[in-house]
Amino acid sequence: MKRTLVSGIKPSGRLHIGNYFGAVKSWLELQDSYNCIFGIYDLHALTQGPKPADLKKAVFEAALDYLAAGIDMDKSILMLQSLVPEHAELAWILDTITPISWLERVPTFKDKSKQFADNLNMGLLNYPALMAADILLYKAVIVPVGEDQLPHIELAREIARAFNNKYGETFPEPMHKVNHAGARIMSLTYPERKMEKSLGEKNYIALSDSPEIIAKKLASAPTDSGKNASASKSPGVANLFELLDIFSKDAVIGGFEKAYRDKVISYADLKQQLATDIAAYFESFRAKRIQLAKKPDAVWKILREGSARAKKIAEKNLREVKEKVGLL
Ligand code: AQP
Repeated sequence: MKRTLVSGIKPSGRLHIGNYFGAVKSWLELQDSYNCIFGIYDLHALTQGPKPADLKKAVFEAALDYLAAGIDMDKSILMLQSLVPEHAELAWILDTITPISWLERVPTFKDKSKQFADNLNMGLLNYPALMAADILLYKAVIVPVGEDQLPHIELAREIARAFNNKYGETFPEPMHKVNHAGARIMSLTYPERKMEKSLGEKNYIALSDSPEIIAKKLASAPTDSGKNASASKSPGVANLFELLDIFSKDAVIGGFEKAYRDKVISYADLKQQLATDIAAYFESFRAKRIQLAKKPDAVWKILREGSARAKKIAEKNLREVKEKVGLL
């Protein structure tokens, strides 16, 4: 019997190359080996206070991104979190066994509380507990994520252990899976921080960006004079070389490395080459996405049907949990 894999994204902007290499690429590779449940986590997006119309649009965009990237409905389930209310219900039950101190020490909470200081809501603190519910609800054993999510998976393991200790063996302790190439892709505009949607469109390259937009975004990425070649590259330059490593051919990478060492590098040429290679990598993604966007009803139907399939599993597992804790 295949085991269960759970992962997903928050619909807070278009899927970017960080999301793709950090998570989505391994989802595609694992679709045949696991029962995969991929979520669009709109309840999580609410923590950032989106406008209602923007959230709906973002959910649709996320579904397009997933399907164009190659999530296959014959192999996997694609679900919308808010259509499966069992996520929130399990989160509440798990909340009652999760010490506040476990949530307060999560590094992403510390980051987000600075970023969203004017809307420091309970959801931001509770985010990893809801994420634990997203995973444990399906008794997932593996969760492919980018490096930034590791503390959240560790917390999900601790919560599973706490529940099992108190109420008897119920949840497997989920394991993370992190891709080595692309585990943490850095922002274009703030190369010391990870690329992320909420830093704004200029800091990330979306898979759906046109070749022109990719070139424009790369053009404004910070570099240096090109004359100070040293073993440790400046963050902006290191970031560009890491992207070259992912997207470009060995000979191209070697050529730019040599030019860097010889202090004759043209960052304009490097950026142009990188833009061409990134655009080529996602060419078929873009074409597929454009076709899917022409059939919004079909996309919503896929999401509703996937959520109904997820709900069946969720209902069964939540019933077990409720019986164990003395509810019903
Ligand atoms: N820069 C990144 N490098 C590698 N992996 C990344 N991931 C996100 N950014 C990078 C991984 O993508 C998956 C989905 O992420 P998410 O959308 O659910 O939430 P996130 O991590 O919060 O993504 P963002 O872009 O940073 O969104 P905002 O700015 O809205 O919070 C996860 O597996 C994540 O590790």
